[in-house]
Formats: sequence, C-alpha cells, structure tokens
Amino acid sequence: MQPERRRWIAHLDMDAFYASVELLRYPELAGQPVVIGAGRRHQPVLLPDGTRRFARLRDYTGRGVATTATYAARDLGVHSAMGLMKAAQRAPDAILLPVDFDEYRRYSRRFKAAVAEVTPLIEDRGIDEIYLDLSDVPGAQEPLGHDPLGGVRAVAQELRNTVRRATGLSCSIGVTPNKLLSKIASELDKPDGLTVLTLADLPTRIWPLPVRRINGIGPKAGAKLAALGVRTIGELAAQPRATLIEHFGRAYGGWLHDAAHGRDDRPVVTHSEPVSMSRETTFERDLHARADRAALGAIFTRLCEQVAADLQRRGYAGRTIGIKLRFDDFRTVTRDHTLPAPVADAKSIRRAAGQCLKRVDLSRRLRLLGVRVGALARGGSAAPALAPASTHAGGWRAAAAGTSDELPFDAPADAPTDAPGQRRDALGLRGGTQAQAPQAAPVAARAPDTQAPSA
Ligand code: TTP
Ligand code: MG
Ligand code: MG
Repeated sequence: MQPERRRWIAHLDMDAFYASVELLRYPELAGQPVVIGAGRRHQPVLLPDGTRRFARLRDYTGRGVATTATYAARDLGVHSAMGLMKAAQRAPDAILLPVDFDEYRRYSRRFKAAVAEVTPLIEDRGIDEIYLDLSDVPGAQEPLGHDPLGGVRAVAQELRNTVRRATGLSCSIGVTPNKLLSKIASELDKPDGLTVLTLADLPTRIWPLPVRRINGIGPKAGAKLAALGVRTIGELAAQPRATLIEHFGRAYGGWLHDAAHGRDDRPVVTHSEPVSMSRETTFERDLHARADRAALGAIFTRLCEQVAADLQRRGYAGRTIGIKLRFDDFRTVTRDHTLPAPVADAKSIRRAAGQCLKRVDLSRRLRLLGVRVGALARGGSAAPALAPASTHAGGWRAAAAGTSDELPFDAPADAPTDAPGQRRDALGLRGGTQAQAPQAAPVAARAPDTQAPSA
C-alpha cells in the first residue's frame, strides 16, 4: 500500500552567520569569543611576523551595537543588538571585528545557490535563512530501515552537507509539516543541528517552550499572555479558542489558538517582492534640528539619495514616503505621506520626506534618522508589488524589524553606529563643516513572515 504523502517543510538558518563568515577569513579565531559590529577603524592589523592584531571589546568606545556574536561570546552573555560597551562589560577580552555586508551577501547568495541544486522550492527569508518545501524531493517520503522519517532526515542532512561544501559554514535545519513549526524546530538544536518533528511531537517538544518562540508572538502579545498566566505554548494550547478571541480579537485570537496547536498551511512562496526599501543611520552623537541643521539636512538628503539609488538599481518605485526619527530618550516616531503616483528619484523622495518632517516636534535631540519608500511598484508604474498593510501608516516597524519577532533583513535594521565612514562624518559634523553622509545599511523589507494578524 502506498503510504500517505506527507508535507515536509524545512527552515534552514545559518549559525552565527556574520561571525562565521568572518571566521573563514580569520581561522585562528575559531572557538574564541568574537563579536561583529564595529567600523573599519577596528580592522585587524597584519604584523611583520605574519600574525594579526585584533581589536578587543574592552578598548571599544562608541555607540555601536553587536550584529551577532560567536557561540563562545554568547556563553559570556553577549547577543545581537546589545550595545558594544555593555558587551564589553560582559566579555572584555572578546575580539571585535568590523561588519562587512558585501561579504555576508556573497555568502548568502552562495549558500542559497547551493541549496537550489537540491530543490528549487525555496522561500528567501533574509540574509541567512530560507524555507524549503521538501515534500517532493526524491526520497523524502521513503522510510529508511526502521526510521519512518529516515528519508526526509537524509534529505535534510544532504542539505547541510551541501551548504558546508559550498561555503565552509554550518547551518541548522528544522523539518516539520509546516513553516510555523519548522521555524521553531530549527532553533531547538542550534548550532549545527537537525530536528525533524511531526505533529505527534507537539506535546513533548513544542508545548514546553515559552510562547515567544512562536514567530508572530511579539513582546506585546507575550506580556498580555503572561498577564493571563499563559507562559508556555502548551498553556496557550490549553486555552479555549473563544477565550483567546475574547482577549485578542477574532483574527489574532484565532491565530494564536491554531499556532499553539501547530496548525499552519501557508505555502512556501518561491518569489517574494520587497514591500519597502529604507535607509537609516544612528549618529555618533545626538544632533539637534536647529543647532545641527546643516549637518542633519545633508544626512537627510543623502539618505534620500541612497534609497533612490536602491530603488533604481532594483527597478522599483514607491508611493508611500516615510521618515523615522529616534530621539535622545529613545522614543521613535514615524510619519508617512502617500503620493498620487510612484516615484524613485531622490528629489521627489526628499520633498515628500520633508513634508513628513514638518509634522514632527523637533525640540529634542535626535539619535537616528531614516527614510523609507513603501507601496512599491515595479518599473515605476507597472503592476503593483505585493503591498500588505505593513506598507502603510505604522508600517515602519514592520519594515525595520519584520514582524515583532522576525528580522527579515538583507542587512540589520540598524546600521552599526560606527559603520565604515561614519565616524569621520561625525567628526566632520562636530567641526561644523559640511557633513559627508553616513553610510547607512540598506534594508529591504519583505512581507512579514507570519500569518499572524496584528494584535
Ligand atoms: P540570526 O540568524 O538571527 O542570528 P545568527 O545567524 O547570528 O545566529 P544563530 O546561530 O542564532 O542563527 O541573524 C542572521 C544575521 O543577521 C546575524 O549573523 C547578524 C544579523 N543580525 C543583525 O545585524 N542584527 C540583529 O539584531 C540580529 C538578530 C541579526
Ligand atoms: Mg542565523
Ligand atoms: Mg536568521
């Protein structure tokens, strides 16, 4: 008898991605605590005897953040998005390396191309992760000896070997009947892990985990659930659907119930259009709209030029122009403005962004400025790109950080504060000369990786 065809979805995520790429360059650092997040001034120095001198976290001053850290550094309490000065308190001896987005993008392309040799059904979820539909990969439905899941396990193992052969890097893979569970499963045995789960494993492997492990349950929903005494996914699953709907509304409450029971039938989407493109930068020191007017104006114009260049390079134009400001008290505000027709030129973007800026109270100092173009269409006015609600008002958060839990960036949402070139710019600002623009990391947001309706 032909056994029933099972749906097998994999989530593959590279291990300590930026750090692992750097370790390929500097193999002598293997096993050491290493943190990635500095600017070019922290480039290792080659000494006459052929060895390299690396910067140490203890010597760092500035406002940069860690983009990632090796597992040895994580053991000391350092993690992504932590300020480098704070990281230095925890791991003063850790090695600090500058970010090199171009190199990470190269490796990102390389591992995805290698995986594409195994199956073409790949959904790109950002620089270091993908979903794959393995259901029809030859062998995936076959048992192997006494292991009824042996076939799909072997396919996943082959994927890991393929990635390692192509890049020298390790990844972790979760394989389950759907995207929601696979995303959770890929983290269960990180780094260098492979976890295959069926719905029968739900009670033992998934239900003991905290609710926040579900991609789509962010800090807000997590806190609200905690207030209701719901901490684990199992506790969530035990809630009647009606109760969740009562507290969270029909869409999100219903989704919470399904998620806790491991129900998710979203397909692997092999082609996704960006929903927005943005550039933002954190200043080396806080700037004031009046006192630093010229400098801020130059940075603002430059961000618009960079977004325009990103749009043009990739053949998009957008109608919704947005700005993002973060003040010295860390409050973040966004404003956006929708134009009658899509634009892709720096001047139009600057004009619309300037309109947005007029709607913000600028009495406090600023630490971050960003410009975003959403409601994208290909080629300027052709077919509109996939544009969910996240491209409209309030969509910035979605653009910068994906859903509350996911970071689907091509580059980090926040460029490290001393990204290459920026320090000099900040000094330039201080001297009151015409500021050179900071090098902001490009961010191309995709539709959120979740079916969670917003809370
Ligand atoms: P992740 O896959 O979240 O993290 P990781 O690959 O470093 O580690 P893990 O083994 O846990 O998967 O992110 C991929 C890369 O994205 C990461 O190497 C650096 C970058 N990144 C940031 O720049 N800022 C962030 O806040 C996070 C989380 C990641
Ligand atoms: Mg990763
Ligand atoms: Mg990732």
